[in-house]
Amino acid sequence: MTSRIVPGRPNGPVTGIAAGVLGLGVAELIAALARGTSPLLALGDRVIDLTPRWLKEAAVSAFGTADKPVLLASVALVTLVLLGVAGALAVRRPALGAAMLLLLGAVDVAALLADRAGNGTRGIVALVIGLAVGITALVLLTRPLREADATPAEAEAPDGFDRRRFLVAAAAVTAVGAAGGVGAKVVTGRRHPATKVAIPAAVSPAAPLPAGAELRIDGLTPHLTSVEDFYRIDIALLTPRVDVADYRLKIHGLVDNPVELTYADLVAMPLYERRVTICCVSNEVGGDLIGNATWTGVRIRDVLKRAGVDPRADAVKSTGADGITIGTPLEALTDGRDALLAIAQNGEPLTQDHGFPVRMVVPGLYGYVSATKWLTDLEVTRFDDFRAYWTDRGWSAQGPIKTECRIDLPGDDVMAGERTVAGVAWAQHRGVSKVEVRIDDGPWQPATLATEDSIDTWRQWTFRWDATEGEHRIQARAYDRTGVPQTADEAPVVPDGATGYPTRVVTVG
Ligand SMILES: Nc1nc2c(c(=O)[nH]1)N[C@H]1C(S)=C(S)[C@@H](COP(=O)(O)O)O[C@H]1N2
Ligand SMILES: [Mo]
Repeated sequence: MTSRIVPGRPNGPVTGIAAGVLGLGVAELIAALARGTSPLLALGDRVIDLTPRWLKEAAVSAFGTADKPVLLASVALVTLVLLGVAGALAVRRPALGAAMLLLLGAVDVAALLADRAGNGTRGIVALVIGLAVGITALVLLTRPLREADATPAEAEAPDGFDRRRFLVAAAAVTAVGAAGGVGAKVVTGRRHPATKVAIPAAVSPAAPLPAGAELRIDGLTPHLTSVEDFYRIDIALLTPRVDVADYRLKIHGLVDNPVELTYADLVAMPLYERRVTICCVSNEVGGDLIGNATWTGVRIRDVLKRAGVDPRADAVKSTGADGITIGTPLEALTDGRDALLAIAQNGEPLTQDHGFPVRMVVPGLYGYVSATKWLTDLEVTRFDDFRAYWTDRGWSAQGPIKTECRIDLPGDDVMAGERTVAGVAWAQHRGVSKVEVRIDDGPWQPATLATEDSIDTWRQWTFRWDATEGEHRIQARAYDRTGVPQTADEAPVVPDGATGYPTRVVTVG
């Protein structure tokens, strides 16, 4: 006995999805092999660009750094629904189904054309091949459905193509498509930067870490963040792939003589190695969009000196290969702090995600006004004469990091008795001088600070707490070296960084 296919029921959408997944998998694999832009990621990037600000902010605050996987999943879900519709249409009218796939393809071609960072043309070629495969699969898979539709319900399926065989075929097609997608991921994941780089020794290595700067307490954030654990924030799903052989950094604008430096020119300059804690302006109170690393690079003031800065300038507008523009006060780049064009993080060349081959790191300023990754251009200018990417989207043009702290310990449930409260505090380029803790709105009590590493890095702190049974509210506040405590006023992340005391509610049993 064979079960009959019922046309127009879930079979139609199933064929659409199977054919679409096959087409997309083929396109992704070819794009990966040809070093072209991924059609799926290009679509995701266009969606990011076109997402209204309120929605983007809601997404970032709701999902934090998971906003990208969530966005990709949403794009995938909408695509699957539309593919299902294409399949349902194709059961009756194959041309209509094919037309719908072509329409989806056209939207993706538009997205690929907008890709500035990679090779959109190769992505388009891959997509066209994937589309041809997908449309062929759609027409072939829906054929038995059409034939069944044309046969009286009581009759046997004309060629014995029963429901099980149909489902096996659809599953196989989907699996091949998925395998293509996985293959694409493997191919791009294995790919190393086109040119290997070696980081020469720094003329000015980082000072050894002072004894006592690293408190080793289970559950407390380590003083140095590994590259793997380092938060990542940028506007791109497609991180630009910059080949060091073609790398050029232009320094121009209000300068005596514009300069263009290759990667080799840069690494031939004196290298400085410094520990600097960088932080995102979108970091909520208590959030983890902050990390401390050892950065190696050229001092920005040395590079600017080569170009000769016009005294009328008060800003540097930097550009990343992803198209972002960032405005930094000239003063922060020249006032003697260690503002770097970094080429290494924790002793290794920068990773793709963190800005390979060259990024900026400026102590004391939030990332969106200073930490340009995939840096390609420095324009010496005036704040009055330009607007940076985020300033155009409601964020402040100036972004000094606000004094803040975070409570890492204890967890939500603890046993009564002597417990450790611990965390990190930061006030980059001013330095942390004191941290205080209070329990249940009691008096502020001093915490013990780890030895200061530098004023540009965060500082761990601990506090002994005699925990009694019940629910308790722990709060902390940090002071910078000027003696000013962080404010109790609660401010949102927009326009220039969140404030307020970090709070932890703990149940003691
Ligand atoms: N090219 C480029 N650079 C960028 C960004 C970006 O979107 N594109 N984001 C900035 C922001 S908002 C922050 S907080 C830091 C984050 O650096 P990380 O991802 O290495 O932690 O990079 C900055 N540099
Ligand atoms: Mo940021």
